[in-house]
Amino acid sequence: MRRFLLAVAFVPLALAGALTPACGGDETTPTPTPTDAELAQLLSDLPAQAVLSLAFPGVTFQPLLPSQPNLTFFMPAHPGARQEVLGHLTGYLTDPDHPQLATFLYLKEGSGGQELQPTLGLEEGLYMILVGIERGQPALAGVTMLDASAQEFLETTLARQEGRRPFRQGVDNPTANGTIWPAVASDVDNDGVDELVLLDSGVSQGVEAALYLTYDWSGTELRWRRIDPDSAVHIPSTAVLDYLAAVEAAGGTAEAWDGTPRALAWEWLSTSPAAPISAELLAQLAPDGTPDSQANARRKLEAAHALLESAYDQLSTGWRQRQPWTDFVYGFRNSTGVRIEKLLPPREEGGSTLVEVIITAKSREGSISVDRRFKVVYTVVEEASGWRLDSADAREEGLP
Ligand SMILES: [Ca+2]
Repeated sequence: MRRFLLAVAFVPLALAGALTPACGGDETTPTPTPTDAELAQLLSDLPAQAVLSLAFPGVTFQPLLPSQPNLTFFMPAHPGARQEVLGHLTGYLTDPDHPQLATFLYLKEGSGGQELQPTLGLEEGLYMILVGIERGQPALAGVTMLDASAQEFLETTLARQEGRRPFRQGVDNPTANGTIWPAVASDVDNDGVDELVLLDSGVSQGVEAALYLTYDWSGTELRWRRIDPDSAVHIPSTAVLDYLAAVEAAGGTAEAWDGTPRALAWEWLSTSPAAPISAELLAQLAPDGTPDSQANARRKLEAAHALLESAYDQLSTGWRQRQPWTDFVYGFRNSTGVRIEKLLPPREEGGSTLVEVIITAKSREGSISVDRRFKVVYTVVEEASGWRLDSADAREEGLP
């Protein structure tokens, strides 16, 4: 227990207070064993600089902007390269009994292009630093990289042996000009170990793309494979993730439209099959009238229609019968996107399969953008083409 108290030096005092007895200092007082939730919190609160020091002992890192101490770092001895922390997930990642922390890090080479390899032994790319708890202290469990095909997370030395190259953001990833961010860790197949869900998103010519990638730990070494959407593995959460990704991309694509142009765009989006795009509509969405901006408006309209269709395709036959296309589309007339905060493992209740999420929905209310947080419980059903959403029960929750 004494060792655990030492570990607490890593974390802010407020958390240390929560994990140690109120009196403190008395070695004869039994220290309560921290719960998993407390350990997960300890890991989650671990400063990014401490995570970097665990992964690269002996290397000095400093925050690029002192006001953002968990975002971007540089090495004073090699100031060209950047270490960008994209975010982290905590969960039961390789151990069903103990929580771990996965910090996602993008290593960016300096203009000279020769700083990362000699100092960190790694080339430019996207990496995950895995941290667990050993004898009460945060301890490095390994460094893995996302391979260039974005299909696999692989322990770094193993990847080198196999001649893999790390993922380079905006170059190799599936969406154009995109970035990858950690979204949620969730046990989507109920085997006691959490899967990693990352959001791959980007904007190309004004059209947003968004894709949730789910990675499943292989059970050996530090190797995660992407659950192939076309494989025989059918998991209920894919319907929810694909639906939310399509809604996010449609909302992002249409985000700039406001007022009358937005109302007219929605009138057109509600047609199915899509009506011809009139010159009046293009004139509203591209007021400067240049061929480029008209082509851009047309591309965005067609993409928004296709993305809403992708979302609609994730609904069951029954839901689509209850809610025709026009009603469905008008349900998103103020939406500018959605972000997933939490995804619970699928559960059976009263003969139904339920998938519960916490989402933040972004919408236009007049000229301002508003975030609202909802708990949504989707009832999902398996149809011939895969899992589909059959109904949704949404309740607004306060923002954290
Ligand atoms: Ca699992």
